[in-house]
Amino acid sequence: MRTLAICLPALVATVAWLGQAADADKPKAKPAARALSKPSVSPDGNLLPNGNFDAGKITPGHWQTVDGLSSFWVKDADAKRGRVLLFDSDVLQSQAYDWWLKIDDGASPLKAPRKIPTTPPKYDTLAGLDGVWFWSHPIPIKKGKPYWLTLDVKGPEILVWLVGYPEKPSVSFGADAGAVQQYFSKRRGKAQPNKRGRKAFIHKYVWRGQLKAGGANQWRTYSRRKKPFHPTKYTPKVKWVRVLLYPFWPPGKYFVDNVRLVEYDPKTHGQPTASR
Ligand SMILES: [Ca+2]
Repeated sequence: MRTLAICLPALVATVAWLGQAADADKPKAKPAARALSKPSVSPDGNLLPNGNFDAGKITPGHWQTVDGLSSFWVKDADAKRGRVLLFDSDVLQSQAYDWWLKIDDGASPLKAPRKIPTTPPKYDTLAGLDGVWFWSHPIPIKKGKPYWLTLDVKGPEILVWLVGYPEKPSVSFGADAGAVQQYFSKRRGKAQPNKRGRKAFIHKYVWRGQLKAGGANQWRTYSRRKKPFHPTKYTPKVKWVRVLLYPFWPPGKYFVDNVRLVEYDPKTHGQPTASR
């Protein structure tokens, strides 16, 4: 029988891994240099293409695919919202991993298996283990610029990350999920064990900043109060960012819409606090 003592560390480890201080106290970066790439800007000023999830065929464009098991592309009850993301973290990790391998091989989320019922205390679900990660495609950012991230969430609190990379990162399914990649390699017989019998997974990101969002049973808009994101302040080599939506505990349903990333404007977003 699973106990809190056994299972909680997995969740804590996951959150701790994701939750390490993003903006450490380091010397200030040198003044802004010219950006290498110019971001594309949608008509509403959002640097993140399809942040409202309204464009797509069976999954929203410019984001990773939904899987049809733990992540869904749905019409909201409010027609004005159009399409939104629905997450269900109350899915057995074992079923998710098995299905994700097929998704990674190109299976349609429309062919997803029916969810296997879960049982309390549910520490063996995505909620208790991996969480349901959902990544945007990368977008280029400007060196030295602060950014402002907002999104609408309905449901329990989720973590949202802005993750920075020096090189344009892969958009393959679960590219940033080490445990999932190791599972894929094992299932495909491609694992090349090192001396400890495990292939190390190297993360490609060098910076990340966190925003907590959600916690209400109705749609609300969330941002970091007076705290813009500074992807290049202490890590000037960051040239690309992705947004990571990360619902996990409690097991249940979460909705996300209107993820917006714009250049920070103190007139619109408020003067920043003196913090990092
Ligand atoms: Ca929408």
